[in-house]
Amino acid sequence: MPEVLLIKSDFDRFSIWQEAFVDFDIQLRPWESPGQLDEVAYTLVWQPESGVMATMPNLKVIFSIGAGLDHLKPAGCVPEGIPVVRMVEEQLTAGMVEFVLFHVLRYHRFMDVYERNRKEGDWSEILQVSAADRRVGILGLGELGGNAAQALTGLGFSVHGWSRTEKSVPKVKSYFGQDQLPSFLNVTDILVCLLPLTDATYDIINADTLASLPEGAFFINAGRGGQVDEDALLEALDSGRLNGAALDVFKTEPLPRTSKIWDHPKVYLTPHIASMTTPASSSRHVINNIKRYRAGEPLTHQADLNRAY
Ligand code: OXD
Repeated sequence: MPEVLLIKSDFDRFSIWQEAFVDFDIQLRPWESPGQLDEVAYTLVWQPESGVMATMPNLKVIFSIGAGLDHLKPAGCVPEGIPVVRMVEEQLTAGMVEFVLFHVLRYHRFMDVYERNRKEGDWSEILQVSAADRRVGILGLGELGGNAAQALTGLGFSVHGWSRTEKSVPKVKSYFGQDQLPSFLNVTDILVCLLPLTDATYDIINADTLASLPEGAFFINAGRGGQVDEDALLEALDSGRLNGAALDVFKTEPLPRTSKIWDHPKVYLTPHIASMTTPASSSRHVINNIKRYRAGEPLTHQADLNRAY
């Protein structure tokens, strides 16, 4: 019986995945044509429908195509006892670091203001601020947040991070736990959210947390839309508590056309593209783990779905 890896991806063509696995002894099939379900040994998925993987009697490991795991959390999505591996791959990390650097630099160098001024024919110059005087706070210091923090310190920014437990990233002050969240926010000029979505992080950006930021701060969200109370965010933008927000993720995606966020002048909006998994490099992570599974070795980056990371 062939060992099948079943793939469910939103935007890559199946042939690209086939190319990425061409030298590995596994049969790839697209989600829409799974063939015999007892041949499916592994799945590599984004937002699989609940209940479907439970119909695969010989399923051994589930690989998430995305870094986040919330898409696997709906009840009945992951069958009991099947290990889940999250996506950790260099291109996904590199893409996220680029996204964060782009937006931090855009705010840091007042490009948002110059974009607005241009429309008014306004030639005003704004005094430059040194990176060391710009305090960037990163919510979530895992694989993505930790790498973004390091890239920012490399550019001379003053960087601090907040996470559930204490983290150690060179030159980055670590705040941790609910108690330290307000102190972290108090010293954050540019807030970057790269948290996983869990019960504890749902609506973590709300009227209270936004009020803990210095007046005129900026917010960059490449975590999850579920982490933001969108009404509170709009209010903070209108009151000036926030000077701008770069939003890549939303509670409902695609963002409904009726949302005020679309046309808000202080919002830079992108359609959940901060970073994407690349078949060529992510296949190495999947192949390595399938080899480990076959050899009876522990998987790398096995996830704890209760924590969603
Ligand atoms: C991810 C994402 O989880 O694209 O990787 O949001």
